[in-house]
Amino acid sequence: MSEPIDEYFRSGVLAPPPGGGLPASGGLPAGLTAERALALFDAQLGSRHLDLAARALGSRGDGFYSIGSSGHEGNAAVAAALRPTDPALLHYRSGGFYLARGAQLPGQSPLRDVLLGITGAVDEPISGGRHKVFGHKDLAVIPQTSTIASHLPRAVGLAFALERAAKLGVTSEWPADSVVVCSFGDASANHSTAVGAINTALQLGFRGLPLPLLLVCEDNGIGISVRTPDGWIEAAYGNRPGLRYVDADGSDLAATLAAAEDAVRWVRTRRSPVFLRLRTVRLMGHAGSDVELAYRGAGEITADYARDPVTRTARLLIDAGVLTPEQALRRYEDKRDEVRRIAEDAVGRRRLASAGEVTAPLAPSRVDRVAASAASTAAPEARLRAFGVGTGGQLPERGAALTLAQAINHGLADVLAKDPGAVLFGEDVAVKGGVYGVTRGLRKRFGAARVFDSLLDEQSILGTGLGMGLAGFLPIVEIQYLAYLHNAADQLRGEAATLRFFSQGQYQNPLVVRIAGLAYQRGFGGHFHNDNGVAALRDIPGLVVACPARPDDAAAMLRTCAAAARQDGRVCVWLEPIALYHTRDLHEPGDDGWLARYPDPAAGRRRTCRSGAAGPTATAQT
Ligand SMILES: Cc1ncc(C[n+]2csc(CCOP(=O)(O)OP(=O)(O)O)c2C)c(N)n1
Ligand SMILES: [Mg+2]
Repeated sequence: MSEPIDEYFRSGVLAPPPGGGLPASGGLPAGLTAERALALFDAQLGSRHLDLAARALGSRGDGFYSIGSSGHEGNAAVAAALRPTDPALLHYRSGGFYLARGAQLPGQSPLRDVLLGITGAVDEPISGGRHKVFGHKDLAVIPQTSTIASHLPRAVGLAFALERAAKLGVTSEWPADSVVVCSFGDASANHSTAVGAINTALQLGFRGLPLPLLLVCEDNGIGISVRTPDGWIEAAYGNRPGLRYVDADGSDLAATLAAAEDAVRWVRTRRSPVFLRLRTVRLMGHAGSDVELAYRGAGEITADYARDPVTRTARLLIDAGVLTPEQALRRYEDKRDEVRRIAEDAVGRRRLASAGEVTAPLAPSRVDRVAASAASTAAPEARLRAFGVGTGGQLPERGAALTLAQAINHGLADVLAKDPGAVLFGEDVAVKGGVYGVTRGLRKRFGAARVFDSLLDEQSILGTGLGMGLAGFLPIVEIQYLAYLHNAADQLRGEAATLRFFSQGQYQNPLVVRIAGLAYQRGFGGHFHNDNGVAALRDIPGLVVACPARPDDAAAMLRTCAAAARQDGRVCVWLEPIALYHTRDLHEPGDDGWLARYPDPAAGRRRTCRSGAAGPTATAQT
């Protein structure tokens, strides 16, 4: 026994039962069998000892992550209330959840997964040694970044997508009656990303759309050193229209399980979101390096141990006569030994050794498959319908020369016609047909379930796309002006572009982000509508940035972006130069020199551009 927390556990377990004398043997609360309680206790013990092992490994220089779940182990009961196929986007303190879920599927070794993450081993099943995250493809746990709350928009998008996939017959890896679970901290609940995502969820519900989302706020009352005012989470989320609020004491296993089961039942049957507030404590500070005494009094820190969920579950089992105190202590020590053994093995494992290895999953490029996919189209009849031309009409490649805007419109129509999972959305894209008319007519031809207007929140637009990409869609989303990408850039940089990285491509979010941008106007909009801030995109690893100038290039490049998203899971930013949308002439008025025929997709297209004698060369290909 080395840490004070061990002593608290021991003395809590050995303390005489309430009222003194022999254990009450009154049994467990209704709804909690001995078998289930013991399984959850096992997950809680595992999570606790992972935290202790992470610290020990860190002090030896063998471990690289020490943010733990101690005090939050009640979240194991949330996993128990869910199915192992329910997609989970987890807070970094949801260790109990991860272990409990791992135990729901035979053949899993969740303790090992976490330890391999802590030691940065290549065998770690999700990120392959790139970062310690909770994630596992077989366990439907989607890895998250360290950016707090950045996963909420994706979670909302995924919940939205599950229903849309069922409606449109899009094949998704998630069962149609899944519940998306998303956990986060109390301080994170204040982040605009969380606030915006929850607002989006509520607005979707308000419009009568189903949204099977379980939000779990693991409320330990503090974010690093900053206290969340007492009662704030309830004040902010306890009474929101369309959001059921459930509160549970996370140190009470039976109460947490009952509340989680109630919440999950509600979400699964009503397809409507629930906010589950799990009251927790944060034991052992924010992370291994955190000197908690610098900002909290010793008495306050010590008082939290009375709410330690692991000790409380042990007491529950002892007081119910399921375990003796000695058996509870034995289990505690046995789990410590088990974790230690696995940790020693994890330390010896190979780590990523080169920059090439680290970055390998970022930007796959199966050029031939992408080219073949870009050249394939829907059948001619379907294409005619997609272009709004009746039978007997002409396919666009045989039609008149087009402007850039018309060529993009046709390119989008081709993608939508070919790929039943392609969806197009953003502000004003549907009913109005885009601020510049680029998407005009597409809603009518492809239906409001595939071409729709979003609410005015760029983080939610991108996040919805990220969730939909995970559910089998090819989202083509629009950000109205490049300047307005910047307030949501993390959804692109931190979320979209890194999912392949943190999951070695096991999860991907194919995405095409259409952005109207670049300088164009005289006298309107100032720099916000004339933004050339492409540099903000150019250092995002793995991102494809495409910017057409000519109508014929545009159609071909757009189809290539869609193909790269579909075939390689790529995230493509498709920058549309507003100045050229409706440009017709090249040299003099009326020469129509900037118009071009729609290129025949089947013919493929490759064009090499040179800038100056010794300048860079770019090859565009479909
Ligand atoms: C967007 C962002 N800002 C700042 C941080 C640094 N940071 C990491 S954890 C944390 C506090 C989070 O508190 P809370 O959400 O309550 O979770 P807890 O750690 O208490 O479980 C902060 C500020 C971050 N990771 N992401
Ligand atoms: Mg907190």
